[in-house]
Amino acid sequence: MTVAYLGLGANLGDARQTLKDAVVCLAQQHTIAVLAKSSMYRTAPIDAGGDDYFNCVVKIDTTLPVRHLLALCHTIEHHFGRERPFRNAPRTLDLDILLFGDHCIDEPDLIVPHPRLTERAFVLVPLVEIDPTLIIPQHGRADAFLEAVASQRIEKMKSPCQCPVLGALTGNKAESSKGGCR
Ligand code: A4P
Ligand code: MG
Repeated sequence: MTVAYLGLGANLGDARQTLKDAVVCLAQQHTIAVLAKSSMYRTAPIDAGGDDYFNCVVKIDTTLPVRHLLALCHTIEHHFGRERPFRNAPRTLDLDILLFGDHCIDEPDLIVPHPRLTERAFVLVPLVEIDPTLIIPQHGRADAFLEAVASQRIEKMKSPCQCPVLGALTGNKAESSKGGCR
């Protein structure tokens, strides 16, 4: 089993709902256990155009080798209608491997830790929310990079009530049973 962190982003369609559904989809995989999920964040596009993004990060435990996890990320992106008309184009779903245990990989189609991880508030802020003392291999503590990205706009979304009784009344409970991709 390997603990990994995945970054989710979207700024096309019902981006916020897509991210929630994609997390359900990940949790439905028998090869993945979702250990933690950050809050949802609304973020300014960085090096990209289009509407504001929604971003979040999940911490998972997985039996998958890293290349199988990358293939699964691509399959899930495709399931949610991802198209790639040009670099950094607006997208219905982006699923990036941020960290995979303490592995360091530098290959043409897979770089881990994700190469721009330390330059982006939309990744660092949710990562540090989940794991305040997280160490990024070859870089050091994640929170040490927060100051450098403080000018990037990022706003934490209020999460709906997690109380099971109120959740059932307001329909929040249904969120865990819909939107999957099995
Ligand atoms: N690839 C290499 N390493 C990885 C990895 N660790 N995880 C390869 C996932 N994929 C990896 O990916 C392009 C290629 O990177 C793939 O073939 C894969 O094998 P892609 O999903 O087609 O495109 P991408 O994710 O847009 O590329 P990239 O280079 O990862 O872009 P970035 O740097 O992630 O930027 N602003 C806000 N606010 N929020 C965002 O989510 N995202 C981007 C994308 C730009 N600005 C943003 C956001
Ligand atoms: Mg990507």
